[in-house]
Amino acid sequence: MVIIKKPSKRSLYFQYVFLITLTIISSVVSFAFFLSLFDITLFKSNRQIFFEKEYINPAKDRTLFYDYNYGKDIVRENGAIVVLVRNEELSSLMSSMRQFEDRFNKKFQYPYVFLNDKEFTKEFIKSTSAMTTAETKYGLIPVEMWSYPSWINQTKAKHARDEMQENKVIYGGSESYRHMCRFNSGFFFRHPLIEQYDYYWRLEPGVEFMCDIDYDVFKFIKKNNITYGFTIALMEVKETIPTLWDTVKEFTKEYPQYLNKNNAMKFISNTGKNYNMCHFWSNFEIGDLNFWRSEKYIKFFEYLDKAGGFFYERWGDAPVHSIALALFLEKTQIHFFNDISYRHSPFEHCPIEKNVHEEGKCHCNPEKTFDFTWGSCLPSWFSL
Ligand SMILES: Nc1nc2c(ncn2[C@@H]2O[C@H](COP(=O)(O)OP(=O)(O)O)[C@@H](O)[C@H]2O)c(=O)[nH]1
Ligand SMILES: [Mg+2]
Repeated sequence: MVIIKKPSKRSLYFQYVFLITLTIISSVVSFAFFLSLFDITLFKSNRQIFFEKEYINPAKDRTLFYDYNYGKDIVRENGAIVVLVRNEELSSLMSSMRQFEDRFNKKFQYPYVFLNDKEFTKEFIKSTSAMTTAETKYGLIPVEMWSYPSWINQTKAKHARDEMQENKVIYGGSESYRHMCRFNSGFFFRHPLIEQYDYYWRLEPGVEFMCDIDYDVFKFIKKNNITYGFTIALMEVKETIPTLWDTVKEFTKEYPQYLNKNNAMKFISNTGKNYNMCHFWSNFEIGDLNFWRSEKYIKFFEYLDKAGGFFYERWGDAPVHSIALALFLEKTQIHFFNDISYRHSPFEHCPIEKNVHEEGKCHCNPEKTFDFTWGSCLPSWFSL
């Protein structure tokens, strides 16, 4: 005799709950899929929320745009293109300038300030000034902005370089790279040729601009109270900054009054205990020079400089700038320039919005954008 056991009430109940849950989930998934066919999403990503709620879109403010009828009469802001460069980099600088001019500056004619720790050659001056119709200025960097401060033990610095070189740390063995990073961290904004300006755009040799920039970026940042703009955010090589974060923590303990209450600290550290290595890639920067000249930043730089890490380690201007920005500014004062497509090998940012590509405004491949790749800190910027 076969005995068929009647299922208990409890197990029947669980079966019902299971079936109902399964039906709800599959309906929601199918519905979401159906909506996605019409570019409508049920669940929003941090990126979407960022663009809807936080992003200031320059395209929406037509007053910032270049007017081809009145081009010659435009009123510029007090800004300059700042280029720290060596004579030997002339040809790759010419290539940067060509794209920069074509995409942006032939419209707005912002002046260039070229800086060098050595005298610029006649050839350099002739070629670069021929590449633009804007004003060009050439400056030598004063020795005190590009040399060892008195408190640095140069033998110890040399040992540190040799050790880093042996450990194959990028630029670990280079002395000039350290002077460059220290200059960009603490001095470029005080150079006699830069002192008169309020805004700057940092330009390097060998970079590319792959989309038209039809609006005045300096007007945009001024109007929207933006202090700093970036296109790529990524992780620093941790071997270059072993004691940077501890030094920053000592500084903030001593000067807590400089911390902004609504800062973007979460971008660089979850709890404040450790630095997560995220930084804005500073070979591209658009910003307000007065921030770097402010008392809090100068104190910050001097504190770091005294600690010696620019020479005993290999502190880069990118993490130094980024940490200061994240601690001293409100998040809203830092802008992600999504519309500026920029490449500095090996990474590039290319906007993924279809319209700019369909309108022929860009020559980059959105699939190559670094935004969502491993090592990019942009997703964490969106999630703040
Ligand atoms: N005048 C001068 N410029 C330098 C020197 N070293 C680097 N630079 C400039 O500083 C910027 C950063 O240097 P780069 O070699 O591009 O470093 P990377 O971008 O970190 O690979 C570039 O604009 C270089 O032209 C130097 O010794 N003298
Ligand atoms: Mg570079």
